[in-house]
This record gives sequence, structure tokens and C-alpha cells, in this order.
Amino acid sequence: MSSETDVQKFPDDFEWGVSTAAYQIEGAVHEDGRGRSIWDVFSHAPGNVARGDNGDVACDHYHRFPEDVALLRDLGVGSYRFSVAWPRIQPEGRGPAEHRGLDFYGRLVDELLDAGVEPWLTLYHWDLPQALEERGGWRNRDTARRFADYAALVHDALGDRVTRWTTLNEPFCSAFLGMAIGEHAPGVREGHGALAAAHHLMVGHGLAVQAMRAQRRGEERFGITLNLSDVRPASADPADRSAAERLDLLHNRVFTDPILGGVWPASEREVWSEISDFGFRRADDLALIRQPLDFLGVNFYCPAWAKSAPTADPDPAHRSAAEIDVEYVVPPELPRTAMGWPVEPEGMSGLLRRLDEEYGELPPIYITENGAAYRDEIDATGAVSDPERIAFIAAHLTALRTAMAKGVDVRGYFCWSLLDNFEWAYGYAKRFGLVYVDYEDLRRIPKASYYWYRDMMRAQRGG
Ligand code: IFM
Repeated sequence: MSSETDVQKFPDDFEWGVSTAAYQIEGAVHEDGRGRSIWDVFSHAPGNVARGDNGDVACDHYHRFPEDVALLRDLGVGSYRFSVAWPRIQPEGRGPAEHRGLDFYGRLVDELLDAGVEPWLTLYHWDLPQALEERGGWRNRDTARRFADYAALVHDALGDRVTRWTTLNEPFCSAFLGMAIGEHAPGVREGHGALAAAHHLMVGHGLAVQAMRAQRRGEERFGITLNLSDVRPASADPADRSAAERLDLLHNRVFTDPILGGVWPASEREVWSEISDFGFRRADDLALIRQPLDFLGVNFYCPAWAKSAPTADPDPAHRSAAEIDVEYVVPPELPRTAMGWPVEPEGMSGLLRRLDEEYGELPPIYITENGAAYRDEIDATGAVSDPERIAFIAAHLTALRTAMAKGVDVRGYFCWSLLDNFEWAYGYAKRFGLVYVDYEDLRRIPKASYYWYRDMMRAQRGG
């Protein structure tokens, strides 16, 4: 590989890993008492997912996890970040644990530990039990309480072996992609409801951290993962500058201000006063949401450029929380991934530096996801060559190292993803894996990036 894909030395104790999520890889949706999630319902409704794909089989990880753990071992990652499917543990979102679901994750954790790979568990990567959605889902405070009960059940069963606990993955997507933009489950476009969901997700995070800390056995550490964007104005025009502030509110500040700063975002009333009275808030919620964190997970894929444009429905009754008179634009000169996302690694260092400057006293940061989809194909020799992905990861590691050199406390990097998998509304058409999955026969074929990542980690550890 060229010097462009050389990676600078990271600290010796820097943690290297890969990430996945339950619904994207497991399949086996009817097995061992698993209940339905909002993604089962959403993906089976016509028109929601490209080509009508769904997660019924996915990568069949539920049955093939020993093979996948062997891939992790051979890759040489120190940690593996996966998520637990809430409907496997509480099929209806409440009540006692379904032991077969817990047993599955217990077997996975044991297999990982035997392979010398540290398990890093995420409790919620978007698969809300459908039964809870039918009672209002995250619009209701009760779902936050149910989430804390579920967290306590999983932690009780696995807290003796799993030390890293992430409550939520990317609450922006649950609240706004799912309930304001409508591209994700449950697929609605709401104003007040989406803001209530964002709030109750954070309340659920706070309650879950409290519940797990109260029964902590020893080494467990607790945190949350946010997908944050380095938001920039599309031009120097003051209208675009204020559009960027609104987009920053939607993508970042809704979550970072209360969770990291202990304040509500200053501009929220101005932006959303016509669609919500914020009546879902209680006096002590801020303190609840701002639990001390042992780590902050940051998922970063690309920056966002905001242009002022009249996108909001003039009638507030029909306006979703994402209609904030902003259009996303991408500088035409930038390369893009197969998702259409611009490649601009400096966005990662800029975002991390800004977080550090703005909130001070941050918990240690882990990049819990970063990676790219490209149009991978198996060549005539049976191999998958993906030089663009290698260049993408290398460039982001360079940007990360720059941020660390400027003082940001980053302790680890997790590549998204171990396997090609169900990419939500895009189905199986977008491939993010270091390992190619042939969806005809579910064969796993490590891509060139898998070997590059392995060799890079070996080099970091001194060969
Ligand atoms: O596949 C997703 C993942 O589930 C959450 N973060 C972004 C990834 C790529 O879109």
C-alpha cells in the first residue's frame, strides 16, 4: 500500500475494534421467543426499504456467530462492539427476561472472551419492541422506564463479563430519522412527537445508567454513542450561517447540550416554539440526563453543509421537527461514497476539537463507528479489492491522530462494520463491511481492507 494509507503511531493502550448491530446482522427473527421490533414491521411494509429487503435472515449471525468471532480473532481487534435486540430479551418490551435471548448473548460473550476479544455491548440500536411502539413508543415517558428495566435485566445477566455498556446508539436517528424525516422505523413525520422522543430517549439513557450503576459489580463502565456532524454553512451568507446553526441544533445540540453541558439548547424555543411547548419535560430531567459518563462514543461519517431554503411547511400542524428551512448541500469537488456521502476526514478532527473546546471536561472519547460503503465485487480470483475503503479509514485515522495531538482525549477507534449487512432503508445494497457477505449463500469473504486493518493493528502493536 502507498504511504497515503500508512497510519501514524497511536498510543500503546489505544483500543482497536469493529462494530455491528443486532438487526443488521442477526436474522433469526422468529427464534427463541424473540418478539417483533419496529424494524420488523417497518421493513415488511411495502416501499420502506430498497428492493423490499428486510432483516429476517440478514447475515444469519444468530447461527453463525462462532464463525464471525473467529473472523474477529483473526482480524486481531481488541474489542467488538455489538448490540442486544431488546425484543429478544423482552418480547413485549416489559416483564421478565426471555432466558433464551439472554443465553444467546451469554454464548456470544463467552465466545468473544475465549477468542481474546473484549465485548462492548450497546443496549439500543433502534430495534424497539413493536408492542411499546403501539403504546406510543418514545413519545411516552413510560418507554424510558421500560428501557431502564430492560437495561437492568441485561446488565444483571452479563455485567460479570461485559465491562463496556453503551445505552443508546445514535438517538438522533431514532428520534429524527425515524419520527421526523420518516426514513427509518417507525416511519412517521412528527413535530412535537419527534421532540418528545428525543427527550425520552435521553431520559431513558439517564435512568438506564442509574439502574446499571446501582447494581454495578466491579469494572463496568457506562456511556452513550452520539452520531455528531461537523456542520458548516454552505456560504458566508448570513442566511446560510443561521441555517447551519439550526442544523447544528438538530444534529448535535439537542443531545450534546443536555448530556454533556447540562443545559437545554439555547435556540430550541426559537426554532420549534410553533410545533411544541416542550411540555414533556420535568424539573429534574436535566440532572437525570446528565449522568456522569465513563466514556462518550462518537460516530462520524461526514460533515454537513447547510443552505438556507424554505423547506418548512407553513402550517405548524403539518410541520415535522426536521423541517427547519435547511437544505443539505455537498461541495461538488468532494469525492463521495456509495451512500453519496462526501469524504472529508478533516470534519472528524474539527468536530472533536469543537466538542473539546465547547464542553470541556469531556469523558474519554471513543470513535465507536467510522467507515464507508463502496461498490464492492468479488473478482475472478474470488477476492474483494476495496482500495477506496482502505484510503477512507487511513485518512480518518490521520485526522483522528491530529485531533489527539491537539489535546482531544480519544481512547479508541471502531470501524463500521465487521460484515456487510442490512443498511436500514437501503437494505443490502450498501456494503460497509471489512468482510464481504455473499447474500446467496451467506459466505464471508474478507476484503482487502480486512487484511489492511489487521496489518495496521499489528504494526501499531509493534508487529
Ligand atoms: O449502518 C449504520 C449504523 O447502524 C449506525 N451508524 C451508521 C451506519 C452506516 O449508515
